[in-house]
Amino acid sequence: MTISSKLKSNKKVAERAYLVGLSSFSKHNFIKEELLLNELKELVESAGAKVVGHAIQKRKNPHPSTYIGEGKLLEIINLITILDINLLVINGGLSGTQQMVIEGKTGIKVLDRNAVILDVFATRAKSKEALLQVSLAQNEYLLPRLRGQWTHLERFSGGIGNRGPGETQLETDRRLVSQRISLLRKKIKKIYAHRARLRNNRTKNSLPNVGIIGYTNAGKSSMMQAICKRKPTVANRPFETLDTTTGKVWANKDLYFSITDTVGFFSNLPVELTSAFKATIEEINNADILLHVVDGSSANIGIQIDSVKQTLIDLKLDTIPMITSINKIDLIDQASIDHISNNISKNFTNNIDCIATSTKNDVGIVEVKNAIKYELFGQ
Ligand SMILES: Nc1nc2c(ncn2[C@@H]2O[C@H](COP(=O)(O)OP(=O)(O)OP(=O)(O)O)[C@@H](O)[C@H]2O)c(=O)[nH]1
Ligand SMILES: [Mg+2]
Repeated sequence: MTISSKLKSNKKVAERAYLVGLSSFSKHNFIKEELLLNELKELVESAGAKVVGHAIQKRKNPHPSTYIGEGKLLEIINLITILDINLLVINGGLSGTQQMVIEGKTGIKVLDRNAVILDVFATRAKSKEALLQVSLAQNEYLLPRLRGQWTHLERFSGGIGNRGPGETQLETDRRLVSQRISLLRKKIKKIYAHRARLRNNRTKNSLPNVGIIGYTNAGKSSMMQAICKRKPTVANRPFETLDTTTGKVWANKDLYFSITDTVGFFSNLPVELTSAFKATIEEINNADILLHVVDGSSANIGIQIDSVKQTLIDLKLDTIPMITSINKIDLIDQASIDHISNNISKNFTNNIDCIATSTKNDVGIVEVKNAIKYELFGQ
C-alpha cells in the first residue's frame, strides 16, 4: 500500500494521530523539537487527520529497531485505547524495518515525517511537472521500503511487468519501481531542458526578475496577486503552490520587470523531494532581487525564519539583495512588527529593507512595488 493510500484509506474513520519526536538532553534541542512537532501537526491536520497528542522523548540517538525507546513505546501503546489513536507519526525518518517493527508492536499505522510531507505534496500537485516530481519522490521513497507484498504494485506494473525467470516477488517489485523511476526521470529531464531554454530567453532579453520566496503559507501567492493583479491559487494550507509562475509588472510606462512565485520553504524536507524542490526554485537563480514574504502572525515565526535562512544558504541564494515583506499585519501589533524586523536584519545580511504589509487589506503593496522599482531601476 502506498503512503498516500495509507492516509486516504482511513479517511472515512477520521484518523486520530499521535506525534512523537526525539530530542537530545539539551534544552535548546528540546525547544527546537517542539517547534518541529508544531510544523508536523499543521501538516498532519492539513492532510486530513486529527492530532490528539504528542510526546518528545529525550534520547541521544534513535533506537535501531523501534526509533523511540521501549519504555516510551509502551507508554504510547497504553495511550492507544485511552485516546483512540489509529495513526502514529514519527517526527523523523524511519527505515522500512523500523516502521514494520513499530507497526507490529502497536498494531496501528505508522508514518514518518517524510511520508506525511510526500502525501501533502501529492494532494497539492496539479501540473504535469509537479505530478511527475511527486510521483518520482514517492517511488524513490518506496524503493528501499518494499517488503515483497503482492498487492501494492499492481498499479505500477499495468499488467505488463510479469515476474522474470528466477525472480522473487520482492525482486520483481524492485525492478518495476526502478523502471518507473528511470522513466519519470527521463520525462522530468525533458521538461527541465524546455524550461531552461525559456529561462535563457528571459535572461537574454535581460528582463529584471524578482523572485518571491518564503515559508509555506506566508502569503507569497497573495503578494504575487497583489503586485501583478493576477490570480494564482491561494489557500490557507501548506504547499498550495508547487509550480513556479512568472508574471510581468510595469514599473512605469517604459520599464517593467518579471516576478516569480515559488513553492514554499519548510524545515527538513525529505531527501526524495529536495532535488524536485531545488529544480523548481532554480527559476529564481537569476533573480535580481528576492522578495521574502513572512507570515508576521505565525506562532512559529522563529523556526520559519531559520528555515528560510538555511534554505537560501543551501540553494546559494543568500547573497541576492532581499526585500522582506512582514505580511498579515492585520493580525499583529506594531511591537511584533518591530521585533520581526529586528530578527530579519539580524539573520539576513542580504536584506535591504523590511516593509509591513497586508495583502488582505491592500496595505504596503505600493511600498513594496516602489522598493522593487528603486532597487532595480534606481527610481
Ligand atoms: N489575515 C491575512 N491573511 C493573509 C494575508 N495574506 C495572505 N493571507 C492568507 O494566508 C493564506 C496563505 O496565502 P497564500 O498566498 O496561499 O500563501 P503562500 O505563501 O503562497 O502559500 P503556499 O503556496 O502554500 O506556500 C491564505 O489563506 C491567504 O488568504 C494577509 O495579509 N492577512
Ligand atoms: Mg502559494
